[in-house]
Amino acid sequence: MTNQSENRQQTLSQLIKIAHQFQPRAKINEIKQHGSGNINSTYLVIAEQPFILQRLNTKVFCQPKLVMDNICILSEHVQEAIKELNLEPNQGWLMPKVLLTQYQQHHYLGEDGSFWRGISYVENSLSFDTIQNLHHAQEVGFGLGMFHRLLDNLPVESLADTLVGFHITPQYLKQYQQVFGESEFTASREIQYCTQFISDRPKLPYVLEAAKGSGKLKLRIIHGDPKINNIMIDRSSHKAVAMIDLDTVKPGLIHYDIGDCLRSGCNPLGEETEDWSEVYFEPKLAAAILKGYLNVARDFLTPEDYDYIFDSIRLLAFELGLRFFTDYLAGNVYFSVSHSEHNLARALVQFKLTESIEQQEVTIKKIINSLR
Ligand code: GN1
Ligand code: MG
Repeated sequence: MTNQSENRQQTLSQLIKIAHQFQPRAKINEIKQHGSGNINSTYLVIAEQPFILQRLNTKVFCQPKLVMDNICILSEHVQEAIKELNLEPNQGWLMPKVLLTQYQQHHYLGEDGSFWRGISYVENSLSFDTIQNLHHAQEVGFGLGMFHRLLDNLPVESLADTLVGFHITPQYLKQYQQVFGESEFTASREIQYCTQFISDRPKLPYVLEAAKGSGKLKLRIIHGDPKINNIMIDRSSHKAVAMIDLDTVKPGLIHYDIGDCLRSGCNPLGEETEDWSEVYFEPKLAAAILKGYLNVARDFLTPEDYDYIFDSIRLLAFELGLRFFTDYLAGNVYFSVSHSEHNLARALVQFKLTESIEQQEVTIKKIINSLR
């Protein structure tokens, strides 16, 4: 994958040197690229105590120290909250730990100014890019619900806003309009489909921000990026045991999370499929994810929260399509891509998914109402 802002490859010896900042005496057997993130560079360091080494994309996260402060505050809160919940041993839940450097820093600055961190590896666990079965779907929902529950009493002021405008769809729309106005693309059939798709839905971008503005939905601490491959599943128990990728943990609406988790989990072809015309939203998976979510989240949801679940699913799929399409028009400056049309293909997937959500509105709303 390449990204114009992150195209410097580290050599193995550089990586080993950086990894030693977090585990000075470790005998490192191997360091390999890990996961399928679109923003940061992620490596798995294989040593006696394996850990995740990440280089933060500081073009996206321009206040990386604040990102790490947030994760440390969150981590401390969650460790305490887990103890208070008194979970049964087979219901284990864990919080990945931030590794400190030998100078007790939560990050390491490379000689070239690159920003690195070490995070403990959730052992004996797996994550998937698409839902494997209904049990997996329910566990994904449970994982997000557990995360929200553990953070429910962390005051929103405790964490900084490290990514201003994140999930504020009206702002993405403005950016799109600006980039589109300046771009010189000859409108292919796909580009026309995308521009038409956006202009056909003039009210949609405002739905959650309006509910927030009128006080119907309240700010809470959210994960920000709960796509299914960020929910770790234990290899033996097949239960969700942790949520990873905590850069976007900050104040927001839990609906950003609910919508993002469902747009990611209920798309059986996955967000990277080339077969965009075949993409659909599977309501059976939505029912299972929501059931798992509500098993833990029911106590802290208000009637208004339920009222906006459908809108959040539709909006978050649309929003990601809008973000991918804008980045395509802007020349692929935000999301890593492996070819120049990659972000256009991704946008088409999300718009197709939005269309399928819209076509099944009655069915999806029935599912939500039956779980109230
Ligand atoms: C980005 O880098 P990754 O894959 O964790 C993006 C998310 C998108 C996701 C789509 C900070 O997450 O918002 O939903 O790609 N993260 C940021 O795959 O923009
Ligand atoms: Mg992420």
